[in-house]
Amino acid sequence: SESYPEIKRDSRFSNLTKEHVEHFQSILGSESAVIDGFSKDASEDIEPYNSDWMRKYRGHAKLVLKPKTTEEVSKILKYCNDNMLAVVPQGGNTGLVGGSVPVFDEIVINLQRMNEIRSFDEVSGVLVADAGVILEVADNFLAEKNHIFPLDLGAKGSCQIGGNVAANAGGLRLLRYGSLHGNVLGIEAVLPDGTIVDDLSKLRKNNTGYDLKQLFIGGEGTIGIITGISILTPQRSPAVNVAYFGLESYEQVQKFFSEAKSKLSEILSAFELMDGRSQKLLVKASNKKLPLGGEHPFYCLIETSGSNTDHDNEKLQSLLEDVMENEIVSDGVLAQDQTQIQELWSCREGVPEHLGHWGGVYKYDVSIPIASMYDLVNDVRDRMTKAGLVGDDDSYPVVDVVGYGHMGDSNLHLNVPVRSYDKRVEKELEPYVYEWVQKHNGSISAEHGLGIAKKPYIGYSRSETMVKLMKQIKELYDPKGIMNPYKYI
Ligand code: FAD
Ligand code: 2HG
Ligand code: ZN
Repeated sequence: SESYPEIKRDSRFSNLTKEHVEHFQSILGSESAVIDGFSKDASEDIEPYNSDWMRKYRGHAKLVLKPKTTEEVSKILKYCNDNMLAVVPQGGNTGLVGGSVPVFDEIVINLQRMNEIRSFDEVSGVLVADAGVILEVADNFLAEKNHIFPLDLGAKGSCQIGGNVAANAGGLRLLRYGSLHGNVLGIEAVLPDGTIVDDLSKLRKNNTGYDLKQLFIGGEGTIGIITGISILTPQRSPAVNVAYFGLESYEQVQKFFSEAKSKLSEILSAFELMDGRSQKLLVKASNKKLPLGGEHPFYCLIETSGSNTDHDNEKLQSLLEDVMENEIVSDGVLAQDQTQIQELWSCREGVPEHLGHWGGVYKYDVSIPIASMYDLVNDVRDRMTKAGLVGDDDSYPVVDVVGYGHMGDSNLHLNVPVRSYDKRVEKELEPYVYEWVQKHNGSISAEHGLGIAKKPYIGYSRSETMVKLMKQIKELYDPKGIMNPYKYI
């Protein structure tokens, strides 16, 4: 786990006492609602709440609180604010920038017990639910109503919809359904002083002044705790197709993307890119067999979702003929049933998990104009090779340099799996990657946010004026600075 010698605990924050803990117990009652790291007979191990999904960031909270209602969140925050106790909001703890765990001894406020669906309107498709509902649970509920959650991602079995909104997660279908900034219609949130912001609008249109809920979307828990969301969910498509292709160059990948858009148009619901190296490592780590024989430098997964099977098949066939005839793709397979659909998706969704197999991964989640997107992976690999840091045997820290991601959104995931975290590797990567992205007019965080991992680098993607405006907002909403301190801003 990494430590931050450059960050000091803010001495304005109080140290947690027995009296504080007793007060929280009096608010929350139920035993399962408080994990008290002071007492030896704590109901649950506190460590999982202190360390992140990658096991890269580790905090030292002595207390985890699990409120069940918005009123309880309000009472907790008001007390924390009055007593200068710093807090970290936590959802499913699947975030990839160290934002969901404490840095020092901040109190963890975990939303897992706020897990009720509040309402669903079958005509408009508007879902209102508690922030702690697991994404997959929400989507399964919607499936029964022939609707779909407009966000999907590999962590769906653990992440929470409130965490998704706080992170403004992008995921696998953003190209079709757009970002949460458009789909989230309303938010219920609690400010640090305990004020409940009741803005659970179910309206698609509402031009009455500033759209303040947008600040919570992607706010990463720095201005308040989201307790409920209202979201527009589209109709679920009865006809879904998934196909997986091998391609010989990034030029071909770009051509394929253009062709897919023009031939499939409104039914295209995902266009994902995996380089050959990411697929090779997936095979090594999982013993899985790839759907295509031979080796290709690039692979693409596409998904279509439409309302009429024949119509969609016709469109897909026309795309396949076109890209085979013109040698844009060299091989491909179309899933024939639900099991095969899952199987093809696992070649994409399984990548982040399996790249962790060797010990650790340096992750960069970047937006880059599409033409130069993959150049970053090649340049970083060259750099690692020149530095003598990458190789097949255990004497090299770096296993390989790979790229994959959401081609449809121009969002690359540059991953550098390592046998152990190593300062020499870090020195080659940073600030090099950030400078590279800035030079190519990209963003250093496309969808994962800044958290603690990317906090020092915000200047590569935002001007001083923008950062100053963000600080003013932070000060306005959280004047005492108790909300997710040391992160983001
Ligand atoms: P957490 O990790 O618990 O928290 C994330 C941030 O939000 C933290 O800063 C936390 O303080 C804050 N927060 C959490 N809940 C609240 C709340 N109720 N109110 C206020 N603040 C809160 N991301 C993508 O964008 N696209 C992907 O495709 C994608 N795929 C992933 C695949 C895997 C296997 C994994 C492990 C992660 C992936 N992620 C992806 C990262 C992504 O950000 C998270 O999975 C998800 O959005 C976080 O939800 P969570 O409930 O786990 O939030
Ligand atoms: C994905 O798209 C996630 O799979 C994770 O955003 C990316 O781990 C990563 O770098
Ligand atoms: Zn992603």
